[in-house]
Amino acid sequence: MTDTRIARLYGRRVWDSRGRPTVEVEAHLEGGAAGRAIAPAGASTGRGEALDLRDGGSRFGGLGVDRAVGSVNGEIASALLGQDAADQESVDTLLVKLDGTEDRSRLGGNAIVATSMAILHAAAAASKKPLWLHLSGGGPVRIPLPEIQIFGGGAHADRRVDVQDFMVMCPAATSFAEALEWTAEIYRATGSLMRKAGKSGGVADEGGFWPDFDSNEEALETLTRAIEAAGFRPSDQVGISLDVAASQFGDAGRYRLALDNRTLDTERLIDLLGSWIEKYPILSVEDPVGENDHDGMREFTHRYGNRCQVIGDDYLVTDARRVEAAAAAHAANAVLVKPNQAGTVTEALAALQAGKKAGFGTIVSARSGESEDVTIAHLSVGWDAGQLKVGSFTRSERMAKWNEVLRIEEALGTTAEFSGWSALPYHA
Ligand code: 2PG
Ligand code: MG
Repeated sequence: MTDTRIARLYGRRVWDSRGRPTVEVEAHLEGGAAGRAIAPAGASTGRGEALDLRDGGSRFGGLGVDRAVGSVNGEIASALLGQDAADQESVDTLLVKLDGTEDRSRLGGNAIVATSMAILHAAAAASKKPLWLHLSGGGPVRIPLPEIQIFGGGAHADRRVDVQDFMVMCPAATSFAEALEWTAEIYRATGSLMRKAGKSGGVADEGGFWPDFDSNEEALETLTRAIEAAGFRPSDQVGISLDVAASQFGDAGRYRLALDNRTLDTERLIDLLGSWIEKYPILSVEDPVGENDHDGMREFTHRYGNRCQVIGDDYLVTDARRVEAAAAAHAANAVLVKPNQAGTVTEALAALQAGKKAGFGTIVSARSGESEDVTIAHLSVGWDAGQLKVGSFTRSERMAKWNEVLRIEEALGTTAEFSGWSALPYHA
């Protein structure tokens, strides 16, 4: 206990992948171990998420984090000094109580999640184990199936296309390393198709191509062609995963697909997504309808949940109670797990465990605003999530996470088991 007591905790301002301020926290323990973590930030945020504390005003577009860093160096540090870093649950409970608000708006979700993760890293360092092993305690783990973005749209690309993420999944690969090899070939094939067609307009926030398409469906056509051009069989070997992020263009009954110049009610939106599922090798769909459209989520899951993963992100906001309610109502079959959406490591784990208990697919996920922090790579393995969503196959804040999983797979050696198809709920 003495060794893992928190001796010093402090925050600083660093910068995220969108060039915006964010919070980094360092935790130092009595025994000399230390840990560090950086808060990520979303753009397509769900209404029920923990809120970041931002300074407002004109500086950095109001996104300054001086107040959040102040929370860490003031109240949070005072409350946590002397606490046992090895008892993550007590630390996180204390953080939640100290903040006292439902949405973490007083001390700041950014201050709290960076603190929670920094303490987790310090505890792992004290145990002299890599984080994933500290988390798994030596229990069985799988290397996650990656969902990797090829086109970025929605809130991450000035709404160039309405659907936010067009990703690939390689469940037929035999290892994580091979899944990345396949993705690299598909990313390259996509690039050359886009250049030939004159449709390439740079990259979106998470590093996927910013597509100059005339319709949302053109992205699906192009991606399917790219999978084939790279030498893979769509569906059998490589599938498409969509994050519709529908709350960004409507909710409960009225959805505006600007690129397609169509306004759809829930039923028509589900029909449209269903027609894509029939036509293209789609294995997974996230937030197919808006975050308050419970009936739509139920209807979509009822119609497609037996052949397609249906993920709740904005809909479930990494909240164990919402996951339980969605499971009871058959309103999703998978949950996206974002630590900063829940607020603390303990709450994110609770949401993941609620998902597993319900037989859901579980996907640990990055945010659109990221950094060199690789905590989520370790969470995805250590918690045996089965899946990991990080963004595209370019830009170092994304590649840092993929590369970290490669190292973990190598460390596991012959005992490494790649989740592949087993990660998807309808294949279980
Ligand atoms: C999402 C994430 C990552 P953001 O919607 O799943 O793509 O985006 O971090 O902006 O919420
Ligand atoms: Mg999402």
